[in-house]
Amino acid sequence: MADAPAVEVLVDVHRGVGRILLNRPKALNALTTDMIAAIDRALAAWDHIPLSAVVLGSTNTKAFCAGGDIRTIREHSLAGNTEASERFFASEYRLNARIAEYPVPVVSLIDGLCMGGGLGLSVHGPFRVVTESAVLAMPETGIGFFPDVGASYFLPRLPGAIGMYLGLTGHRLDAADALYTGLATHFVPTDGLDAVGDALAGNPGDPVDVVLNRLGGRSPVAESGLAKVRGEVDWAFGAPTLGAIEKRLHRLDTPWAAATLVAMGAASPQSLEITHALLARGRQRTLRECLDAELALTRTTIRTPDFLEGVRAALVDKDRSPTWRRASSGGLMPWT
Ligand code: QUE
Repeated sequence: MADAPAVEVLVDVHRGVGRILLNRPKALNALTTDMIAAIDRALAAWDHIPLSAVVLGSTNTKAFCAGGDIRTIREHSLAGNTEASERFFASEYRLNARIAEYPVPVVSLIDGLCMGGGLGLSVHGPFRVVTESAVLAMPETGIGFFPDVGASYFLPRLPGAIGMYLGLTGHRLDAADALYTGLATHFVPTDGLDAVGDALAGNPGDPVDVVLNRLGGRSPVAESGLAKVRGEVDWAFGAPTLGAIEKRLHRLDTPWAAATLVAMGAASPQSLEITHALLARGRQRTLRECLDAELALTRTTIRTPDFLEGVRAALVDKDRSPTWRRASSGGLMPWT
């Protein structure tokens, strides 16, 4: 008999604390439709019982969650089965909204990689704990996609122009950067993570913030690199158009500006246009409106050559050398 498939989401309740652990280590916990359904079912089942907190984490230290299972999304697109992808994105964004509106505090434990869909699971909840090995990013412009999972809501609400910078470039944040931007709320060292659930269970009357501070406090591991270039970030990425941002980066002529131009030069031009327009509009939208706009955008984006090529280069052939279709013109793409 074949082995039973591994359970990719482990769920339990212990002493009044709900626990959801992602358990697809070989894919760095990249989210499938089934995993999203399992998380959603657990949260729905707990909606009416008096839990003191829900802890969301991973069974492995390499990754909290690398994003959505976009390799499968690409395969669906190639097979003409985009309905399956629509169901995936619709269920993922519904889950993002449920986490934002959840009556019990959701505490995400971000140890290792957290990209795209991993941020969608964590940032909409009130508590995001990072460890010394946390790496956070919204890298979608590098695969011909765009920052989704409510990124058009949460990125424009980061300080200054940091959100536009992160969304366009996919820049990776360490723990100190994540705390500096507000994407993370607390720091707990990796070897203290196992104690979080017990500490919350053992002190149900204490505010979650107080319990998390006792376990490590906000003390970051080092100074934030992002803080040091904040002036440059705000000036360059505060420009009103993509072209103006690039012009300002050239004018800056600093090591940071040069590296940033390289990152944007490697991204899909189509993705940069979509992302700039989406994030600019997201400032005035509610989370629900942002998720609806993103869902509409997925329908067109996942059929585009840049998305198929971007996922191919990053995750299928792993040559990291995508050949993009150039942006057809300046100005807005018809689908934004
Ligand atoms: C952009 C992304 C993703 C990405 C890389 C990007 C993403 C994602 C993965 C990923 C990584 C490792 C795996 C896997 C998927 O990488 O969403 O199955 O083993 O899931 O540049 O959006």
